[in-house]
Amino acid sequence: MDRNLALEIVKEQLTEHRYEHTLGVAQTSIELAERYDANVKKAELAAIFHDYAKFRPKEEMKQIIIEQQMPQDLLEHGTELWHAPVGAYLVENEVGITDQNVLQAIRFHTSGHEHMTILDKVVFLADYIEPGRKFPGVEEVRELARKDINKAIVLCLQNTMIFLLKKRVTIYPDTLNTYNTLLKQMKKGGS
Ligand code: DGI
Ligand code: FE
Ligand code: FE
Repeated sequence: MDRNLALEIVKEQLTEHRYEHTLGVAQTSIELAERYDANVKKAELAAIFHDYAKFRPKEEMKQIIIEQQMPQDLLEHGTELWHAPVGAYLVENEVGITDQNVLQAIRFHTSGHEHMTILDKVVFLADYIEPGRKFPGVEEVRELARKDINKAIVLCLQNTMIFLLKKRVTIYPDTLNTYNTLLKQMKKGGS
């Protein structure tokens, strides 16, 4: 799909602030895809649509999770997690994107996943470090992102989990599994 059409479609789903964030994620995804040899066009498309479902009513998202037989444990964790898998579903069924690589990058963009492709990693990291983000510690993640995408994602997950622990909310198993898997792979690889 042409980028201008994609942006036009997603703009209608988002607030001005979230649309600006989306533009930042798209630009950062292009840069990371070039650096780490992911498909640049797919990275841009997944980034444009990654938060497509962000403002859907919780009831609608809950129904989709149940009816589409998505992992039901999503319902026991924070509602913030829902827009990622529901977004992948809606982008396929409302927008007509069928590329499974793109849909998976959208699906995994909030929690990560044990088995992430380089495309998934690019979009996940871009969402965290795009220029509009002001999280404490984000600059350190931006620096790591220039050298080692796995190390950057581990730090990003570390920050997110500390944030969740401080808020005393549950950590979704995929979030923890992503962290554990990347750390184990990095140890094997000697870094
Ligand atoms: O949609 P964005 O704000 O751009 O970013 P995102 O899709 O990464 O969502 C971030 C939110 O998701 C933030 O409020 C923290 C929450 N989140 C991420 N991982 C987990 C989580 N919430 C819970 N309860 N458990 C998680 O593992
Ligand atoms: Fe999101
Ligand atoms: Fe986002």
